[in-house]
Amino acid sequence: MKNPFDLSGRTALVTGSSRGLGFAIAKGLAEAGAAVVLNGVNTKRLADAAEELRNAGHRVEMLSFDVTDEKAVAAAFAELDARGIAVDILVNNAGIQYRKPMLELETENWQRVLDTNLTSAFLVGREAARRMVARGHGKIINIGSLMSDLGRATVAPYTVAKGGIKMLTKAMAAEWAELGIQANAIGPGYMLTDMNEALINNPQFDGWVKSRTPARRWGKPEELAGTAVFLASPAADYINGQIIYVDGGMSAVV
Ligand code: GCO
Repeated sequence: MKNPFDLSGRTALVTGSSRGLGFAIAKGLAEAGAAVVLNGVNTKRLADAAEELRNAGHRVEMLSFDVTDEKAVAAAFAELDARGIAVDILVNNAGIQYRKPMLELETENWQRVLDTNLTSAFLVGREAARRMVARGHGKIINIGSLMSDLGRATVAPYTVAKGGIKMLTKAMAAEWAELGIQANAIGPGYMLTDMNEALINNPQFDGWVKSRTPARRWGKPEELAGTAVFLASPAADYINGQIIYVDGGMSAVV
């Protein structure tokens, strides 16, 4: 039996993949055989990430574009078309965090988080899907969060955006599954990333995460790679519209 998790011959675009969860996912997809297209707005960080994967023997392209800018997204896919690169697997990972109570939250920061964490997945997903439909197959993996299901004070726009990611995934499945595209989501829990540095370094918050999580620890970015490979692979060809929480069990318990 062929290895159902083999991604050889496939190309994956991972947005926001110069570091953190995006880089870990791109690395995991490359280790499973995929060629990867890294994306980010910091070109130095992007080049360093690409070099690391190339030095490990993987096939890597870079494409720096702003996932919140509709014209930039269209131009990016036109560039991929020109390079003869077909995106078989799209991971909508790009995201930011902005922590402030809603009573003080500035509208422009609310909008900025929603644009980056949610609307970008629609903009990039639509461009990728238009090409996937023409080929009759594709995988879209949206990166949600534990916050796709659970709220926490001071992170309202992030929570709303990640809840939207869960429902966008279901909307994509509703429209695109019959066209050969499997759209699913991953919901990371509290992960050891730069975005969470302030929380990790706060003894009270660190203690709360460890007591609230059945695994009694934070997650490592590389611990998302297996779920991404699974959802990107033929092993998941009959899975649509689902979200898999990789959160040490936090969403399963009170
Ligand atoms: C926070 C954290 C969460 C993380 C966590 C859940 O401020 O509570 O940033 O929003 O994203 O990893 O996904």
